Amino acid sequence: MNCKKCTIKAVIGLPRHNAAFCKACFNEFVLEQVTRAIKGERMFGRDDRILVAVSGGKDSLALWDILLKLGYKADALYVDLGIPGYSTKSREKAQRFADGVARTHEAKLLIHKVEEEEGAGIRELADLIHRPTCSTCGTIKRYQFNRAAVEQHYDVMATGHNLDDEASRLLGNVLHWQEEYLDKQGPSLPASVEGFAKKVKPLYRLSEREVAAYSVLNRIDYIVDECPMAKGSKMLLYKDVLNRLETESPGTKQAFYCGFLEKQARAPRQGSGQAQPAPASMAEKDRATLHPCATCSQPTTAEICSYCKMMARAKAGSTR
Ligand code: Q46
Ligand code: ZN
Repeated sequence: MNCKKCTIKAVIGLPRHNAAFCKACFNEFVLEQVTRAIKGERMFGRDDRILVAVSGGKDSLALWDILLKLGYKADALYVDLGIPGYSTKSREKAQRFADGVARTHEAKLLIHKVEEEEGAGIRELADLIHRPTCSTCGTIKRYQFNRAAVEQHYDVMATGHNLDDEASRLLGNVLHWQEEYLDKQGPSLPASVEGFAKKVKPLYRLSEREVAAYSVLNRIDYIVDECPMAKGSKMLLYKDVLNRLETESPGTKQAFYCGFLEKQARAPRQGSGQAQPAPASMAEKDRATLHPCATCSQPTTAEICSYCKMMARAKAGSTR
């Protein structure tokens, strides 16, 4: 198998593109795909300050690496969830990348420790409020990343979600007809209101296998183990199903997700034929109902934001 571009021996075959590449041409391919995503979705420009959400895993570290190679100003934030064993290991991987590649680009790593800020790790907090660990984790990570991005004046927050992540999430949303989530599923979500950072996913054109190959070929030292809490998650099942379809019919994931994005972009407004007044956009509706949380000042539609409510419940639980 030879490289499609330069004809030397290939190191990776990409059935969905009917191609194979050597290391140099594969790296070029990866950088091109990310550039297309950034430009096509108008994610950010050369002067914008980007905050990358890193977990120590292959996707987020590869994203940080690619953005720095492309010449963007990208710092990163790691949220330490306090999961025994896993958090220490994954934080070390993020720190090692920050001390090596990132430092040569003068990029820095910020670290937030949930245990230090809230007095308990994610598992204890979830037990105290009787909620599943992953949903507690989701609320905490969203809050911490948004707060850091806004308070430290980053223009945009970038996450390492790849094509497999997005296609499996889409499959889950379609299977349960979660239309409100479908509306919000895209690779670039604008900062709808003051106090909410813009969120982008520059790896959405690359599969998990391609991102893993990029990380290995470029000697990025990442944590291979999944978070122990992910075991048995529906997303892993959806990924597995999509991988089986992909093996039988290369290009299925891309056709599924990118087809959805095209349809979403072309979707007519509700009603037909006649010109109708545009319905109030999400941003307009949000703006009308949002105000600062009485506890932390982050925007919320209630008096107290969901993060602060959660933390108050955890504190009440721990004193019982
Ligand atoms: S980190 Fe958090 Fe994931 Fe671990 S606790 Fe669940 S949500 S599985 S992406
Ligand atoms: Zn709050």
